[in-house]
Amino acid sequence: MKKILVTGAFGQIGSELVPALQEKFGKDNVVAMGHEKIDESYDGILEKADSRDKNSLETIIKNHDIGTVYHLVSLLSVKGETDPSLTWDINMNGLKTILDLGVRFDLKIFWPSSIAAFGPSTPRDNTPQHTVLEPTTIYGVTKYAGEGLCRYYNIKYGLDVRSVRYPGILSWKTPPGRGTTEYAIEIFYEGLQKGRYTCFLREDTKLPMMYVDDAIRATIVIMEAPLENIKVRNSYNIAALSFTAGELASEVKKYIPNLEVDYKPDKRQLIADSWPRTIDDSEAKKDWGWTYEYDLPKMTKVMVENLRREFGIPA
Ligand code: AKB
Repeated sequence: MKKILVTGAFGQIGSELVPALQEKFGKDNVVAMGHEKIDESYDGILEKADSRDKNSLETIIKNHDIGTVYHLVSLLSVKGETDPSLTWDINMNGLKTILDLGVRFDLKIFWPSSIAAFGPSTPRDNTPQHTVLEPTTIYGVTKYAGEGLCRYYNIKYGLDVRSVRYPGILSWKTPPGRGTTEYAIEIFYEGLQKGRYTCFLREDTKLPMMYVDDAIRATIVIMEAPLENIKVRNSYNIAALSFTAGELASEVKKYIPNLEVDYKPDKRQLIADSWPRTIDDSEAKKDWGWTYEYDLPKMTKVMVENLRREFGIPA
């Protein structure tokens, strides 16, 4: 088979997608590409390159006979606001480089969009698949523009590029990153290690979320769906859980009864308030059979059990 390339292989999604692809297709068929963040102990084919560097990418694609790319590199919402130009450069020029190479080498491509593509003028409850997209963060602008670019390359060049709008992703393997939904990971890290957590969002802030195993399954299932089933070429809405910060804290307290949580909303609250509360994912369900497995209690249990083991904290 032609090999699979994963860019951003050591980020939140990549760290879990790469082992899942290795398991499914064999270690020799998966190439993990990182740039600044690389796990030197990684067991598999490793490449170090900047996803904006067309020549390096071309060499990697040719040398490894790549047929599929999961292009995951992206700066998230909070980090994005600290340097909008860099965010545009990495998120958009990286994507365009991959799409151009996709046309040239007839690649099949996965690219993640996000609920950040929506904005305050989008209906926030049961957000439709096709709706107003007026994001107010540079990260969201790159996701919105990226969706348009993917759709354009499909129409213009027939490129098979597929995408989902990830909600906030919860995972225990990588520490919380520079995103707005990352409070939902921080509460586990700080709750278990310090017994207290100050949340940067209001207690009643409700956002769409998903346990990482469901996100990985969505990513692999959409890529395996028959071509004719993929009807949405900008990006599919997918949904699993929607909970408030307070509801998550109550669930975590079932495992850490003495946990103290307080709420000190900062500028990240504005970002959260511009995003949907719940998502309508009926088109993903209909077109390629999307379903989720992890509800709030199941996700909380897995997060606590794994992090307790990681931190050496007895139950
Ligand atoms: C973020 O919070 O920036 C991301 C996202 C929702 O895409 N997790």
